[in-house]
Amino acid sequence: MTAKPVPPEGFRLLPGTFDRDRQEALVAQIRQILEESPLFQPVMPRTGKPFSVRMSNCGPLGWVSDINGYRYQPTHPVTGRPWPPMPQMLSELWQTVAPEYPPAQACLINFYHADAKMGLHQDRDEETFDAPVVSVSLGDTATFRIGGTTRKGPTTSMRLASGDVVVLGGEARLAYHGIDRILKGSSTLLKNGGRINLTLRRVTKG
Ligand code: MD3
Ligand code: FE
Repeated sequence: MTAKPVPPEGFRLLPGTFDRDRQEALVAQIRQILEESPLFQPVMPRTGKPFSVRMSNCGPLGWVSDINGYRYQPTHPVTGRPWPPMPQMLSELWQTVAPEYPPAQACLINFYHADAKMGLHQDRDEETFDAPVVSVSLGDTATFRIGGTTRKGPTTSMRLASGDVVVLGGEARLAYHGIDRILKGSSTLLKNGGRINLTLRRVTKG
């Protein structure tokens, strides 16, 4: 009898996918997006407790969390404007790592200051889990934890550095995961430090 592997089937870490020049170009594009669509402070449904991570989105749909729940919507929760288009570098990444699926519909932008973290959770607010989630890390290195599809059971930790891409398909798509900590000062990419994580997603069926 053999235990399930951690990380689960369908987990792919692609270290150094973006070189320094392309990381800088991507950060410049994200900064432009954040001028149009500023970081907002999500809060937990019901309790209203603020996340330590601030967020924005680009692409046709964006993920938001407020007192009423988690959902995808086409507009920014504060400005009411549509999310800006997804940068071409990100649609090209999706095309490269998930060629059998239609284009990504949402790109969630997570910003971590040095003390921010994200508790263990599953991503299941999408209508479909067929397509993978694709993550891009920029700036300070994070300690990332991933387990299986139930909250109990073994987890494994690894570092995600600037320029790394993670593809979460198959069984890994519904794996519990989180960010334990940010390694302050580990990257010079962001002039004020911290970490940006971009996650590309399919949201609707078809
Ligand atoms: C495993 N983001 O946005 S990225 C999230 O670094 C999220 O900001 C973390 O968890 C971050 O939901 C982790 C790696 C990642 C992203 C999505 C996943 C791992 C995942 C979805 C399913 C399983
Ligand atoms: Fe997640």
